[in-house]
Parts: sequence; structure tokens; C-alpha cells
Amino acid sequence: MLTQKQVSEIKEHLNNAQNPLFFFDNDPDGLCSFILLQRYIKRGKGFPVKSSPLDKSYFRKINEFNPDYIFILDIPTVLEEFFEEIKKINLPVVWIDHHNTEKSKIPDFVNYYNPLLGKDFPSSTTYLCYEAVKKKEDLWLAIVGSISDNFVPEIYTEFKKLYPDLFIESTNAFEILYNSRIGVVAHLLDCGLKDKTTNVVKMIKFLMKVKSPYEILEKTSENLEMHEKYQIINKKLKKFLEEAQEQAKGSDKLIFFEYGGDTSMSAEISNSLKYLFPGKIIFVVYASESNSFANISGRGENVKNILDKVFQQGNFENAKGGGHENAVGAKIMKSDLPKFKELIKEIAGET
Ligand SMILES: [Mn+2]
Repeated sequence: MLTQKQVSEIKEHLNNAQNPLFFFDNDPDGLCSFILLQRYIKRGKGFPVKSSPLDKSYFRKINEFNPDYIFILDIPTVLEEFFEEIKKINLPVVWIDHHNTEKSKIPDFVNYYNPLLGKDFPSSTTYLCYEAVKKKEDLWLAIVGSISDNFVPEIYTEFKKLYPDLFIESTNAFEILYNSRIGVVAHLLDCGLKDKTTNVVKMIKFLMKVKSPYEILEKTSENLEMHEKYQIINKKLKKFLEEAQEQAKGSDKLIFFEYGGDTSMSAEISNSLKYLFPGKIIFVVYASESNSFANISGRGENVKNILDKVFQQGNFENAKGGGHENAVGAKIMKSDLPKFKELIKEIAGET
């Protein structure tokens, strides 16, 4: 999906970068994008961006590490204030992404790579990064990041030859994600990202040198925390899914599921629900006592349209949201949840 020219440009940026800093989206697609590029040049530091958009607050990482290059991976929105700061110190920026972003929001000085600009079809940032570096021994990482983002790249057939025991025959990314051993690798990374910072750092270091997916699947002292987090989250996920499935029985088109607790796992719940109920519109809402905001994850046909309409009609204060046509994320104030729910029901045609 990248042109030959784009591939050589990205490679050149990577080779020029002596001490790059990578900001990546806090999910397996973002993480695998970073790991692929880092393993190619064997240098650089990476930070997951937990609260999108990328804003000025992340600038302290730049002050801390004094990089000579900034890479932004799998992040759809970067605030102008962030670029203003970068401009002041004249740092080169490379931004690789697959979201359908407004081109006018990308400053001229940014090296922007996104074959999907103006289009929206399945893809992943991981796959773009793999296309750029094409290290065959890391092909499995390209699969992990891609299936996590609901995308099966064409190299999946090559993956079959290399790792037949991790493979299942399917063209459906979520079917692979939920039924294969490479899917387990994806879940392990996903859960690992939800751990506390010291453990996330440990996992990233582990991934920088791991030799195969088997070293991830096998529980060792090097990846113990990741496996433990996986157990904990899986247990919760199972419980939430049972509750959501119960609820789904009573609704025609829409599943609106709310949950709380100390771990946000809306994307995981909504992806699972989408897999279980492919025809339905799914909204999963996470609201915890400690936060005045609720995190929302939406899945289903044209769900972005629904969210846009809800935002238009609801006119919520401090609300943010966006994503792909069939998968969105949003954040609204908790106090707006009843109104949000009502509008969703109305617009999704449930009432
Ligand atoms: Mn992505």
C-alpha cells in the first residue's frame, strides 16, 4: 500500500535517526508498529500515548530524552500545540498512520505517510511499517498488529508457511484473533499494555529482542507480568461478555453495555461483541468512580455516522471522538451519559 518512493523515504528517515523517540497508539497495532521500526534500526525509545490526542503534555518526554527525530505511529489526532512546540526546536517528524484524517490538519513540515488519506478501508499501521522495513523474521509481528486492528494483510499466506501451528484458515481478522495461537500473542500484548508503567517498559524491552512468537506464548521470568495481566483481564472479560450477551438477547439492533472497575477494556469487549454479534451496532461504555469522563467504544456498520450524529445533536461539552467507519472511540463527561444513551438508541433506531 506504500509506494516504492514512500518506502525508501521512511527507510531513509529511520537510518538518519540516531536517537529517535516514537509515540505510538496504546494498542497492539501501535505497539507492533513501533517494535517493527525499533527492531529495524535497533535504537530509539517508544511511549504509548494513552490519552489521545497527542498534546503538549507529551512534550516533557522530548525534553527528557532529547531525541533527534520524532515518529508518530497509529495516532489519528495530534494537536496543533504539539507541533508548535516541535517547530520551535526544529525536530524532524515522521507520522505513519492509517486513519482517515483531515489533510489540512497536517503541517507542511511533517513527513506524513498514510495511503488511506481520504479513503477508509481495512488496514493497519503495523502493516505499513512492515512494508517499509520488510524483515521476514518479524513478519509475525505484522500479523499480530494487523489482526488486532481487524485487518488480514496479504502476507497472512506467508505466515501460514512460517508458523503453521499458530495459523488458522480464515479471511476474518477477529476469527483469527479469537481462535488462533497468534491471536493469543495479540491478546498478551494488548493486556500487557494495560499494566502499570514499569511492567509496560519491561514488556517493551522484552519485545525489542524477542526471537519468535513462541517466546511470547511461553511463560518465563521475562514475560511473567504480561501473562499474569492476561489471566486477570481474561477473567474480567469473560464475566463482562456474559453480562453483555444476556443484554443482547433483549435488543434488536443495538447492544449498549456499561461497566466499571479499575481497568478500561472497552475495545476488547466491543471487538468480542462484534465477533459474536456481527450484524449489531455495539456501544461499550466504561465509567469509573475516579474519572469524570466515560470512555466509549463503538462497533458496527457505519457506527462513525451514528456517533457523529449523536455528537451533533447532543452538543456535549468536552467530548471527543473519531476512528473508522465501522469502529470508533469516544470520550464524554460522565454526567452526559444518560443523554448520550438516549440519543444512541434513537439514532441507531432502537426506540
Ligand atoms: Mn491502528
